[in-house]
Amino acid sequence: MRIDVVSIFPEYLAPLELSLIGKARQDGLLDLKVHDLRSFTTDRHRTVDDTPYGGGAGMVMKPEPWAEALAAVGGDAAARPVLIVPSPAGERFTQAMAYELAEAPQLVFACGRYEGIDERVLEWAAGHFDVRPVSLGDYVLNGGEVAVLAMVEAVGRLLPGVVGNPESLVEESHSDGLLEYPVYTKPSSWRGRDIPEVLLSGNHAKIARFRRDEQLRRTADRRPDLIERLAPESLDKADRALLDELGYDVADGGPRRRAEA
Ligand code: JEE
Repeated sequence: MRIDVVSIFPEYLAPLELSLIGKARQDGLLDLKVHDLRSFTTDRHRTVDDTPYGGGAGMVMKPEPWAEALAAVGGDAAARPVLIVPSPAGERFTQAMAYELAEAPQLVFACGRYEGIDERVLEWAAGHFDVRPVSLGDYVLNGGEVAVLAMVEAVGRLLPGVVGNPESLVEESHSDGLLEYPVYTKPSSWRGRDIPEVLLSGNHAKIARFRRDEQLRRTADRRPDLIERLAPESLDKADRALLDELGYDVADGGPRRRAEA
């Protein structure tokens, strides 16, 4: 896969030289280049921003340097490379999107700063790219760079050969819409805390049940929205008994939180 990142802070993307993604680049699995937006300006001051039409706070990124940069890195327009534009107003980035993006031959990331990029750049780019405004989550960052670090890592680890143990990816792809169970390693007793006894029992059915219960408990506690999205067919008798204990009714429509007494 080829990935191009355009930013006024190319040094911000330095972590992409490290760890799994850095290794994938060294191994030739990932051709990743970071470009400085200012190198596509033509004025003496290398200007990338200006005041917003209609007034309001802050500055907006000028269209001309962006069009030059995207035309230069865009590759084959007939191949419809994906242009990902991090934005607080984007569609939420999800694991499903990471799988989808991992299939593309080329991803281009446009990192905005200030109040964002002149909207006409996205309209123009739609003639050359599959344009995707994407948000990392519902909080405000100062620019697209941190979002790109997260998205490149999420997509990069799905590329064939990048993750050392592909079994973990297979397990992940069959994940059941619940949060992970807690994990433990040696020593079995640490600072007065013993690991759950069942994990030493060698009883694999009991261990599986324990882990499933822990998944349901922490999902109900931390992400009740995920519990309400579970398909009733995916819930066995023990799941239903625990969900009842946790305050859910399980009917044909799936689990629903009972009204507080
Ligand atoms: C790209 C500039 C900063 C801050 C106006 C008005 C927005 C832009 N999950 C995510 N959060 N933030 C980003 C993100 C932020 C960016 C850029 C991505 C480019 N900025 C910026 C404030 C505003 N605010 C009120 O609503 C909130 C605009 C992001 C991602 N991905």
